[in-house]
Amino acid sequence: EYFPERKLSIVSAPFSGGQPKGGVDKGPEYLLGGGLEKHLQSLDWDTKFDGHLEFPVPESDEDIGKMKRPRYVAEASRRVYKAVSEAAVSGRFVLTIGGDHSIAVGTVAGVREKYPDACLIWVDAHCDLNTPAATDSGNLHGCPLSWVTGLAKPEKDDPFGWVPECLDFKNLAYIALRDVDDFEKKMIKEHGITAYSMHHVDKYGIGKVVEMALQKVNPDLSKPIHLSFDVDAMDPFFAPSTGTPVRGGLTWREACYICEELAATGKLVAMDLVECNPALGASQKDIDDTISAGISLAKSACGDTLL
Ligand code: HAR
Ligand code: MN
Ligand code: MN
Ligand code: MN
Repeated sequence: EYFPERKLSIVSAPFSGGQPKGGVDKGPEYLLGGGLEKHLQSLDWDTKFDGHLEFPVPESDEDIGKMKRPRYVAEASRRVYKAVSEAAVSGRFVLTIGGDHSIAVGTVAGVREKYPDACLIWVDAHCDLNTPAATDSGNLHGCPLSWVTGLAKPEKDDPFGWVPECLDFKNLAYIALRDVDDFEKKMIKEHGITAYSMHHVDKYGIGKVVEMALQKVNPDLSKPIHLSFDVDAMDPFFAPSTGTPVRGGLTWREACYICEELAATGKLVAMDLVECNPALGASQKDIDDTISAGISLAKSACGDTLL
C-alpha cells in the first residue's frame, strides 16, 4: 500500500490552450466548488491544495507546422510536470484536475519522475496519440501521448523539447475508445498497444475489461498505476459538459467501477481528471451532472467502496 497516511495533493491546472473552446479552464474551480476536497476528506484523506497553477500566455505563438498554440501548451504542461513531480516525490497521491487533456504531457512525465515504471490507464473516447505531423485538428489535447512515448521527436528549438520519453507502449492501456483517427489505429496495431473500445466493453462487460487491461500492462500488480480520466469517456448523457462529446460511452457506474477497481489494487498513485467544461451544456443540470460525475470518479479512485 502506497499511502498508509492517506496524504493527497490536488494539482489544479486551469488550462484550455490545447483545444479551441473556452471554459475548460474553469473545470478546477467548479470541481473544487462542488466540494471535491470535503468529499475526499470524508474518505479520510489529508488533502493539500496550494492554489491554481498559472500559465503565462506567450507574446506571440505562431503555429508550428500544424500545432496550434505550441509554446503556450508546452510551457503550461512543463509547469504541470513540475507541480506533479514535486507532489509525487513528496509521497502524496497526486490528483490533477484540468483543464484540457494536453496537460497530461506534464502529468505523465511528472508521475514517472517518482515512479519510472508506472503503467498508465487512459480512459477516454479518444487516444490522444496524434503526433504534431499526424494531427488533423492541430489541437494539442489530441497529442499528449505522442511526446511521452517518443512517437513524436521534437526537433531543435521545439517547445516540446523538454519532454522526457518516459512511457513505454507496453505500460499503456486504453479503455472506452470510440473516436480514433486512422493514424492512431495504425499506431495501436504497429506498437501492439493494449486498447479496449466501447465494443469490448459491450462484449465482455466492464469488469472483464478492467481485469484484462491490468493483466496486460500490470499482470502481477508489481507496478504503480497512473489513471488518466477524460470525462468524455462517459456517455454525454452522464457528462454532457465537455468539449468533444461522443455518443455511446461509459455509464456513470462503469466509469466509477474502473476507478474503484484500480483503487482496490492498492497500486494507484495518481489520477488526472480532465475535460470538464462548465461553459458547455444545454442547462445548469448538464453542468451539475458533469461536475458531480467528476467528483464521484475522484472519490471512487480514492477508495470509496460504497459499502
Ligand atoms: N483525435 C482528434 C484530434 O486529434 C480529437 C481528439 C481530441 N479530443 C479530446 N481528447 N477530447 O481526448 O483532434
Ligand atoms: Mn483526452
Ligand atoms: Mn477525449
Ligand atoms: Mn475523429
